[in-house]
Amino acid sequence: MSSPIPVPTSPAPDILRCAYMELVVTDLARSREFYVDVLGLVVTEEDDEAIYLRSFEEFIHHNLVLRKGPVAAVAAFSFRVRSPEDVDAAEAFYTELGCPTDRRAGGFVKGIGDSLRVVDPLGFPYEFFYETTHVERLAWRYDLQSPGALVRLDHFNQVTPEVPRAVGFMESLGFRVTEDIRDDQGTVYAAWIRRKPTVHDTAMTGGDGPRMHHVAFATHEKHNIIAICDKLGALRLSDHIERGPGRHGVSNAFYLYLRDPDGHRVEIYTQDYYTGDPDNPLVSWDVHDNQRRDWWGNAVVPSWYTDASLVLDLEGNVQPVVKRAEPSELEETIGADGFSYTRKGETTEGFKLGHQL
Ligand code: XXG
Ligand code: FE2
Repeated sequence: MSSPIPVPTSPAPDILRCAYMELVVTDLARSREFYVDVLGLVVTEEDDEAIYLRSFEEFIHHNLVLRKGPVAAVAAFSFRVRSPEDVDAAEAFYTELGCPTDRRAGGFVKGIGDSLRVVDPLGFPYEFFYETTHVERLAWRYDLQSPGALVRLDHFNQVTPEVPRAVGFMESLGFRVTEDIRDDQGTVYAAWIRRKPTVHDTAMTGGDGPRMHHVAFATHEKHNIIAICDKLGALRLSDHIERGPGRHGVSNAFYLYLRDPDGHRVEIYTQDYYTGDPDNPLVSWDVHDNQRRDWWGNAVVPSWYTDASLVLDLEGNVQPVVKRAEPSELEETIGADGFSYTRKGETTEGFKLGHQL
């Protein structure tokens, strides 16, 4: 196990929220069909190299950048900070940690001003910015919204080999833990951490990393998620559905996971709960609780545990992936015989018929 990441003496930047992800895609036209024609994200701006997309309630320039490139990967997990000075604070914070940094007064992408990009101590490409172009908030434009309208960017999810080390670092950056999954031996399999007062802005999922597990957009209500499933069915695109729809145990949100044309995972998510009080209680789930990831006890498909997107460094090279040394949740709960439903003190024998994957 590697040593904890030191806490810098420079104060952490005041992070408001996850703001956008820059995704590298290998076929811009196919990705446009998926994100614009099927999911209905709003195009703020586009050119031959990139498409800038936003959700219906957003007023900053974009929540997702699709950039054409040779290898499907994530170029940036981008966070908005409270003030221009917080970009300086982020620079001092990561410089003290010895992380590679790049500051650009004009921003790295259209619609975003002075920004800092870093490769953080966990190997993820993070961005911090305050300045952005304001665009029309289309919340009231029901004439433009489909039954499956995506209204907000809700969160990111990151795969990392050592969850407690990652969470310790993120706490030094000002994040708070809202929920986690652990066992009685003390292994932590996943943790959800927030700045805005929802269950999370990002989550740390235990696995080979650094990789990106998913980016999640919110709908207003559960029926909007069902409408997305119906549309995918009607278009004979149901192969894009990986998991769900269902109700999460963790977060209590209603969910659906999709895979885009490059395999990047997108979650559609709605109706988690308020977490903004300073004494918001931590919710810890036992890894053997069959309702932790799906409140109705439905099995999680193995690909959801194994697959994730590569991430890039500041030069655009793929970051090497480090194997997780601690037990993985997939092995813990599915095991060699391929059954996902476990109960403490019982063998999987009794569950073979009902819960075969
Ligand atoms: O956003 C999430 C998730 O990280 O995508 C997964 C909330 C809960 C869950 S889980 O599958 O653990 O219920
Ligand atoms: Fe999620």
